[in-house]
Amino acid sequence: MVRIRAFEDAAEIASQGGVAAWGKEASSTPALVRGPLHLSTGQEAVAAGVCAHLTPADLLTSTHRGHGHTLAKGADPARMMCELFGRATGYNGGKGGSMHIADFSVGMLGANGVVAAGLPIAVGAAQGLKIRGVDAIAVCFFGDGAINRGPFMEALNWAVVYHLPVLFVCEDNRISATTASAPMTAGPGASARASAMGIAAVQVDGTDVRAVSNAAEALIREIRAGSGPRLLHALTDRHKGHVSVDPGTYRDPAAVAAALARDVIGRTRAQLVAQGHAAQVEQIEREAQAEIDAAVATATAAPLPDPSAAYTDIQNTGAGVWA
Ligand SMILES: Cc1ncc(C[n+]2csc(CCOP(=O)(O)OP(=O)(O)O)c2C)c(N)n1
Repeated sequence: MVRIRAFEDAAEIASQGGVAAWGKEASSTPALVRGPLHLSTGQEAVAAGVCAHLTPADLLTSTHRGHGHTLAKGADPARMMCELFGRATGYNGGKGGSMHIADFSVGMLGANGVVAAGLPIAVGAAQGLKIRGVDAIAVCFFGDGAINRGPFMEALNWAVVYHLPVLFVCEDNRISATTASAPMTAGPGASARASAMGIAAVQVDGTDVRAVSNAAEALIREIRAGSGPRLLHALTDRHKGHVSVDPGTYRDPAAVAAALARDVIGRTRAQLVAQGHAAQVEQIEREAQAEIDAAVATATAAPLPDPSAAYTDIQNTGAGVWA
């Protein structure tokens, strides 16, 4: 969790002034990260608590808010930072940015800028694992806003019909971009919809990393034993705006203050210190910060893509001829 927090704090600083939005001007000199970032600050327990029970053979799909998932699945923070900085040494050669990072070598199939798009991809990945007889599962993170898009229903239905080894993880921060989710959501949400389709679902306090870990471990054990799909519904908090430049002025200040007060990293730290683990906690924090400082230094020094790279890794659909 502290690696994720350190990574996103550093990326946020590097992005400041990188984009004009929400009444802010872009800085006259380009920022190191030239676009908005969707930060998962406050939601780290869900990524860490779930991914702690996965192996590199397990497959993962993520969202537009995917840095935490990607790090927790084992991706390299330096290559991720290079991608955010638009450098040739990034995961996508510097051409994809935050919402396109993938690392197949650790089973991370990709962040995704299209809300709910990761759900059917995870189900397809799970079907591939089943057909090939691979002893692994697929996991899919998505937000509470995603459950109001069709792919959510299609993905859950297909996973049940084909009895697939997939864990759906709803990160329910109760907000979708700038809009509260409850007034635009029928019924009680992700776990209720899963149950209605015959998928056993567990709701958990997503700001309690032990609770997330225990629930995820049990569900993943069931899936590995052949149960078919399961759903974890984690109630969590987005501390910051929808994107890094968004001050979130539309939010209730009391609700934000309450979310900050129950911050998983602060609470877990206090518990561990009280249990006599202060030295280990400080060591973990130092190591995480040093790793992220090194990632920023690597990305800052890395080369930009050659202009010719604009014409590589692109799809020719054969339809680009205009009379
Ligand atoms: C299909 C689609 N519709 C709209 C958007 C614009 N959009 C980006 S993020 C977002 C909110 C998503 O909310 P949620 O799924 O709860 O995820 P969160 O941002 O809370 O992590 C929206 C509407 C999009 N990217 N894709």
